[in-house]
Amino acid sequence: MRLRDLGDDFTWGVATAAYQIEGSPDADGKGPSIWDTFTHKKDWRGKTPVQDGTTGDVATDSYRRYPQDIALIADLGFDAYRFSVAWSRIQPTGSGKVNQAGLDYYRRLVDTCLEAGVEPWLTLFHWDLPQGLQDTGGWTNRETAHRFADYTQIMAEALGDVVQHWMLFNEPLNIVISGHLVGAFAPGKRSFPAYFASLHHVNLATGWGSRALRATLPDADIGTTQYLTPPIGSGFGPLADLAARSADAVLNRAFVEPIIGMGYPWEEAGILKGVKAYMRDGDVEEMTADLDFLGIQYYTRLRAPFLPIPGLWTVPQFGGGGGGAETTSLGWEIMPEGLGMVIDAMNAYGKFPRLVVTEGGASFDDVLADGRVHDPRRIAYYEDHIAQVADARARGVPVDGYFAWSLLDNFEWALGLVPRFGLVYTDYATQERIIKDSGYWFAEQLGGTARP
Ligand code: IFM
Repeated sequence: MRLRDLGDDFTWGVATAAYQIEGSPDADGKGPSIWDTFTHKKDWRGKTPVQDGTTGDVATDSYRRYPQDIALIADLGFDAYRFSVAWSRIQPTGSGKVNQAGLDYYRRLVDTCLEAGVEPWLTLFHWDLPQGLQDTGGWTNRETAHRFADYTQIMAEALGDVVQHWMLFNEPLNIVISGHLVGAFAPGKRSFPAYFASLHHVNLATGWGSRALRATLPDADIGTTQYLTPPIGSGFGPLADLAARSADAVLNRAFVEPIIGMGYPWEEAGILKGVKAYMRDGDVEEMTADLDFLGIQYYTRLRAPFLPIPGLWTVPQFGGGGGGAETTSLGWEIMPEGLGMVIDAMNAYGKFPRLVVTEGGASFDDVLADGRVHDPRRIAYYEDHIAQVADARARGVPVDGYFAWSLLDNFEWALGLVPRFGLVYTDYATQERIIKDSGYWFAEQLGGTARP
């Protein structure tokens, strides 16, 4: 299969996120985000919540090196760059006064993309909530959803003339479950009330944010992204079936169905009834978002043993996945057909005009030797997953884009700098970028100029 055979209307892109690459945590008036706070927090043994003790203070230094990164994207032959905006660069405390220097930075970044012939795809929220909003409850406070709609409008007014493609949220599942129930991600909460409240308020913010965007930019291409996993239970017979259905409800449906007007699937997972305490009359309509596309983010399948809290122990960050199949360096099971399954499941709702795979990729133990990184397993991962997208298109599913995660190795949240997901190797000591074989593979396929 040649990638360009998927057609001229198919977008090939790479993705990153602000906290994972930018560094410069207080440059040009930026305020602190919850990830700045979280990565610096120490317990009584002096350990931080990040496995290797690193932070995003420098990361890949892309706040300063973005021209070089965008030139790389163009050389690799990609059509589009999906990046996220750090809200606390725009509103240092998350509300009120706008920091013009922050807006200017992202305008420069977008202009650089456009000059390089790379389409900017902008994500408004990739987990780095301004600390000022966390201080008043963060996503457990309904007000934060209103502040998100305000911020969305600020961005639409500031960049709507140059950005056509917008995404509201990156993977609410990780904000809500990893951040508010399991506590492994910022803000590090571990409570059921925090889980239910944040779930509902992020869903509300998706509805409100989509309408703020549409009101300001009626012709924009508006989407949001979800971490999705095929509903496969482990165990036998009816128990496996029950496990699969309840995990599907908690991990997938609770995030997808509210934003398409279906409310919460509490008939499949009674635990979700906890959300009711935070709902007000009319919220089912308020959460319903005005979207042109759904961004599908697929990495692995999550195994779902039937537990009192369905799905909880299956999140890959906590050792889910695996089970004998081939895995990535993080132990995440490689299961390409799962991508086809989630694409079909999202298409079956009949509510999303288009689907875009806004993330997919794999971490392997890459080694830099003599200036090269040979990563044949990553190339195979992409070939197998992209084949699923091609099959879905052949079945008539309107999926029209694929974004590789990630342009370059970067700060992988609670796992720090050890996992390497990039098509480009980052030498953290020098910040040198070295294109891996997988990057050259994309360049050759997509008509980019980069060659070994
Ligand atoms: O690095 C993350 C990204 O921020 C969100 N999706 C999953 C990626 C790999 O874990």
